[in-house]
Amino acid sequence: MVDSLKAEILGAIGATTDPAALEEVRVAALGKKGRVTALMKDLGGLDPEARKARGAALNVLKDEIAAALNQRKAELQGAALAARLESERLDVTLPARPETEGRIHPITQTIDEITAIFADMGFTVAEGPDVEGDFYNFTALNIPPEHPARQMHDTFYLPDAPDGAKRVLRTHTSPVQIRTMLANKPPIRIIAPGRTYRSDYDMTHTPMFHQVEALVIDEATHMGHLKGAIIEFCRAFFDVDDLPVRFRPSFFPFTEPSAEVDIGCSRKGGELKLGNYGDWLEIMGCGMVHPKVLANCGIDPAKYQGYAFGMGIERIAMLKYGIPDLRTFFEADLRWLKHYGFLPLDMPSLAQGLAR
Ligand code: 2NM
Repeated sequence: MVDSLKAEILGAIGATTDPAALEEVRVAALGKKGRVTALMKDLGGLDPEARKARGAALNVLKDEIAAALNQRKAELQGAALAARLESERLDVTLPARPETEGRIHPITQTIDEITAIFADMGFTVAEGPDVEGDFYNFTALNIPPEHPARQMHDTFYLPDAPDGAKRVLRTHTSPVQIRTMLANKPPIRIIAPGRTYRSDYDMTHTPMFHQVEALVIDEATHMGHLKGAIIEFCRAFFDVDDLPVRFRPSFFPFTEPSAEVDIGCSRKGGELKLGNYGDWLEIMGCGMVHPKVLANCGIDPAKYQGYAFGMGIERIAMLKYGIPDLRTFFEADLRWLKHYGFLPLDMPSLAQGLAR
């Protein structure tokens, strides 16, 4: 009787294929109204000897059923996990789907390329606010009050700050260099890419445009370092190994000496080509940071010197990628973006190539 019941229940346990069915078998055997429970209740009607033997046999049966239930439960859980792992299988080595529609704007791409080149030369990226105090944008940079750059028609002036300080939309990213010098001790080695604003709008000017400026300050930094970094950058960015780079004396209030940088080009047949062709194209300004600027930022000009340079990002992006019209950068035209934009996954790096 106990043996046949045992065989029947263990058979039922083995035949279950899910946890709910297993629970039903458990309740039918060991539950309040279960068959084994009913046999236990009958023990009371037996004489002591028979009750003892029968009780022991039923306890063994209960333990065997409980063990079989636990084992089956583990088997079912294992099978469920294996099935789920199989159905949710992912091949993480597959390439990304090609149907992505979004594009990286050429300005973003160009900033990422410039960052990759300078990161390789040990520069880090610094940022600052678009709304600047007149001290950071002009005064600290040795730009005098009567300087034309400060005129209303070039600079977007905002309402004065609560403390009476004049506020402007930054006209260059140099205030980031000022903030960096004020907050850090040399050596300093940064680039500052970002938006800049000037009240100017025609074929070659937009009221918002982008610049990247670089700043290096150390105890023995000289013009040879400046020339080396700029030549290296130009050849890497335009991907022309023998690109001629020329430094022409110039003037800025914040650097002394100052220079403008030209790269070699050809304009034959109305087409612009970069390389050693005898003609020149201006692409940036540079110089040794003026001692007064260092002093304005709490850096001792008798101990430290440094160089800085700056360039317009739209301009070099137009040159590199053959984009003919500046204003199209800001028209948010999806057809233009599809044509001139970059795929999100081909990120610029010196090892992988800067661009497709
Ligand atoms: C340029 C050209 C030359 C420049 C100078 C500084 C600072 F803050 F260090 F004085 N920042 N950027 C600089 C120098 C920028 O852009 C055409």
